[in-house]
Amino acid sequence: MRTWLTNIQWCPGCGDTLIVAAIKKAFQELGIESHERVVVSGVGCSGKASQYIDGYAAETLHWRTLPFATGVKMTNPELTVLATGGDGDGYGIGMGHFIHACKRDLNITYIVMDNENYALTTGQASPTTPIWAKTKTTPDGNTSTPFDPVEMAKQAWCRFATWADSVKFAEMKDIIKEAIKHDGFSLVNIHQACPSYKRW
Ligand SMILES: Cc1ncc(C[n+]2csc(CCOP(=O)(O)OP(=O)(O)O)c2C)c(N)n1
Ligand code: SF4
Ligand SMILES: [Mg+2]
Repeated sequence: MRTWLTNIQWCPGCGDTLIVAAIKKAFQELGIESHERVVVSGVGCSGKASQYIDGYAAETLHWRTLPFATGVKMTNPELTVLATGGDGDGYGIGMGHFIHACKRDLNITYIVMDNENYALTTGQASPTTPIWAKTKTTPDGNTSTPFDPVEMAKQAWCRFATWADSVKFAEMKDIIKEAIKHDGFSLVNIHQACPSYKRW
């Protein structure tokens, strides 16, 4: 039998699969049907998320996830808008957009699939890579302190910013539901197991 899992192109054991399953379950439990929602994603392994969730979807450019989602929400306020992206997409090249999305406080749910590296481009250090972690670009260990995205969001007046973990499925799904229900911009930064490149 073919299911959405049949089409998955992520590595075996990738936490992104669990995150997408949790988003789908959250929509189902909230009774938000496919014609009532849009999933906007960036570029990266995480960018594929929008391909695996039925309903309106857009895979945009690396770093332009939140501007695209903002445009969708402003022109279609009745739609539930959920944006997904990676830690590099949101907190590296896209950091400016992230801070302004927090401040603007439009009703958008932002799910960051945080594997602490640039996985699609084969494992470079990202803004959330832990200090001393060895990556392709930090072979002797990362010397820069990682951002705390949840704290940064709160500093930018985001009223709903929290953590989740892809291996705690039920908790992650419930947090995503609360974020979707929140009337304003919400951030769920999800620790994601990337067995191919995250070795810390
Ligand atoms: C403007 C631009 N710069 C660089 C790239 C190359 N690029 C593609 S994905 C990526 C990093 C992805 O990392 P992240 O956002 O953390 O997603 P992940 O693959 O880890 O899910 C980069 C640098 C690009 N596609 N576009
Ligand atoms: S490289 Fe990492 S994030 Fe990308 S699909 Fe594989 S396990 Fe998932
Ligand atoms: Mg990443």
